[in-house]
Amino acid sequence: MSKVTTLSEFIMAKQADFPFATGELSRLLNDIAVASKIVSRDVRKAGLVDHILGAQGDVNVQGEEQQKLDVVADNQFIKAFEYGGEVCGIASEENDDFVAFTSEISKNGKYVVLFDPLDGSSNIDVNVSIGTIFSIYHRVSEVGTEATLEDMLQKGQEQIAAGYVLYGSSTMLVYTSGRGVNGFTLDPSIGEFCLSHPNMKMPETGRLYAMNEGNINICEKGVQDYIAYCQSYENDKGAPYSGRYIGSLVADFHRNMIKGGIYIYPGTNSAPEGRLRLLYECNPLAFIAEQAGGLATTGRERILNIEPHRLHQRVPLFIGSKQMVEKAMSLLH
Ligand code: AHM
Ligand code: MG
Repeated sequence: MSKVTTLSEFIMAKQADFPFATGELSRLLNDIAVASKIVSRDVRKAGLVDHILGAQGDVNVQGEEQQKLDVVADNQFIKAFEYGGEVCGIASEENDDFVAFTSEISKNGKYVVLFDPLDGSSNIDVNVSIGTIFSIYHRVSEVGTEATLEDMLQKGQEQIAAGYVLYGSSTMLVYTSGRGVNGFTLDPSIGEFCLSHPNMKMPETGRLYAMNEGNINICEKGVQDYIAYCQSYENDKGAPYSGRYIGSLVADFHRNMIKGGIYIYPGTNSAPEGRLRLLYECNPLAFIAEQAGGLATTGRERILNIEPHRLHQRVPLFIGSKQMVEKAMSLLH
C-alpha cells in the first residue's frame, strides 16, 4: 500500500512549482476544499430536508429557517472567501450582482472567485449527482481597494486556477492551476480529500455523447447532423455511440473526462446563446478540459478566448474529447 497524499499536502508541494508564490493561492484552494467538505455533508442530508427535518422555508428546532440547498452552498462558499483573506470579491450564479468584500483584509486580497455553488439544481430533489464549479483570477483593480466589475469580466484564458467538486457516489474535487489536472476523492472516514486521479488526461476520442435531445428540433442543422453522425453506423467507430445525459454539467463532464466523450449545449431557436453561463460554468470547465488535452468551444470559437460583457452571460458549449469536438465543429457552418 502506498502513502496517501492529501489535497493540502499536494497543494503545498505544488507551490514550489511557482517560484514567486507566497502561499495565498494555496490558502485559497484549501479554503475551497474546506467549504466543499461542509457542502458535501449538507448535500448528503438533502433528502432529509422536506421529509424529516421539515420543508424548505420551515423553521427548525434551532429557530433557523430551512434553506434551499443551493442557497446554503452559496453562503458557505461566500463565507469561506470573505473570511479567508485572499479574495477581494466574488460573483456567483445565486447573486444578480457581484459582491465586493469591504473588510480591510479582503480589500488586500489578490484574487476574485467566480462560482456556481450547486450546479444541476434540478437534480437535487431526485438524488442525482450535482456539483460546484469555480474559477479563480488575479484581480485587475488595485490591491487595497474594493473589487470591481472589471475584475469579474476577464477572459477565461486569464484564469489562475479552476476546478469542480462532484457530489456523486463519492465526493471528488478536481482542479488545475495551469499545470495539468488532478483529482481527489473525499475519504469521509478521515475527512480528507486524497489524491486518487493524478495527472488526468481526457481520452482523445470516445463513444459517449451528452445532449438534451429534447431540443434537437430547435437546433441548427449542423448540430442535428452531428447527432445523426453519433447515431450512425457510418461514423468513425462504425457503430452508434451511446447517449448519456445526466443533466448535471459537472457529472456529465467528469464522466467524459474519464471515459472520453462530448457534452453539447448548443444555442436553440428560443435561446440562441444556449443555457450555460460563460463565467462560472463554461470557462472553468474549458480550462480543465484543455489542461487535460480536451477541447472547449462554442462550436465556432474557443471558450477561453471570449471577451465577457455580462456577469451571467450565456454561450453555447461543445466540450470534451478533442477529436469529437473537432468533428462536431466541422459540421457547423
Ligand atoms: P443550473 O445552473 O440552473 O443547474 O443549470 C445548469 C444545468 C447543467 O448542469 C445541465 O447540464 C443543464 O443545466 C441541464 O439543462 P437542461 O435541463 O435544459 O437539459
Ligand atoms: Mg449552474
